[in-house]
Amino acid sequence: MKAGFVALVGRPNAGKSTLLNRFVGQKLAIVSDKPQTTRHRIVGVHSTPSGQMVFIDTPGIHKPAHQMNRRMVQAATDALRDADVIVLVVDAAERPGTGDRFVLELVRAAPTKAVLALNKIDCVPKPALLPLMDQYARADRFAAIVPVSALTGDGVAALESEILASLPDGAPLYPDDYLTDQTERGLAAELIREKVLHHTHDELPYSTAVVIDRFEEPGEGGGLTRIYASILVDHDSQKPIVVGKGGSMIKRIGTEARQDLETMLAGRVFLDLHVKVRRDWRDDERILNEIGLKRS
Ligand SMILES: Nc1nc2c(ncn2[C@@H]2O[C@H](COP(=O)(O)OP(=O)(O)OP(=O)(O)O)[C@@H](O)[C@H]2O)c(=O)[nH]1
Ligand SMILES: [Mg+2]
Repeated sequence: MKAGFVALVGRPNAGKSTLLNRFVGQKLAIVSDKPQTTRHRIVGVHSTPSGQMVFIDTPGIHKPAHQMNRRMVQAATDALRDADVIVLVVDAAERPGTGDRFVLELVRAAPTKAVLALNKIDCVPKPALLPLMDQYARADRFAAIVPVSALTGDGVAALESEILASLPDGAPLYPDDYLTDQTERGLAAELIREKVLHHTHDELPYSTAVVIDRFEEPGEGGGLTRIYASILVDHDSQKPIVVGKGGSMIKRIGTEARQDLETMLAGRVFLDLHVKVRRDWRDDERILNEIGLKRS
């Protein structure tokens, strides 16, 4: 049996969280087309007859402009060091740039086995893939280079075999049915934030956070789960955008989030959302701790 920690690292938007969800067969991490979606490490355990892979999804590595972003990047670089295997996830549909070179250097400097996942091959013509594979092969750092599509699942079984081959022998680290370290409360905040990300643009996706103020489980004999949450923005001018004309935006975010929450909790949910201005929350230690961005 193989067992160990597998860090999913890479640039923002490369598809790390989509890949995590694909491996564990469940939505543990929210996904969006905006960069910097994931803000803290997310553990997802995938147990198979051949071994146990403890995946660690990490925030995309980028140039940090706020305390929040410094903690995000720190979470990713810690995972590079702590894992048994690194999976560097690269968006094969994008031309490699300075950000990619920076991340590659971080991986090269890490004392950990590494596998490269060239992701999004569903939107890359095959001939365009070969030069990219060549280029990364020259780095002479990867035990394997595997083209995949986290979206369609293409190549993911091959990637899993390569990860298992690189993991140490050992007994499972978690019980077979253990899935994640995330609480329902934390998952709820993330699902709400996902809807905010889907419906906002420009600076807003980066400057909003979700705090669960109250999470009331249904009483004996079932009933509603009651969730009271705040959407934080960091400027007065942003509040009316998230609220929308006559409250239309917050209503849409609330309806979509509630539907997802009801699926997750397998029961009916009452969701109460408020938009609050918290100036410069991205540099506020207390708020960062509250939304799970602990200093490592
Ligand atoms: N076409 C295609 N799109 C993909 C694939 N994998 C991910 N995506 C899309 O790429 C975008 C980013 O995906 P995420 O999984 O959020 O990327 P991430 O690396 O976790 O991003 P951060 O959390 O911001 O670092 C989303 O719109 C996904 O649907 C893929 O294999 N093919
Ligand atoms: Mg992510």
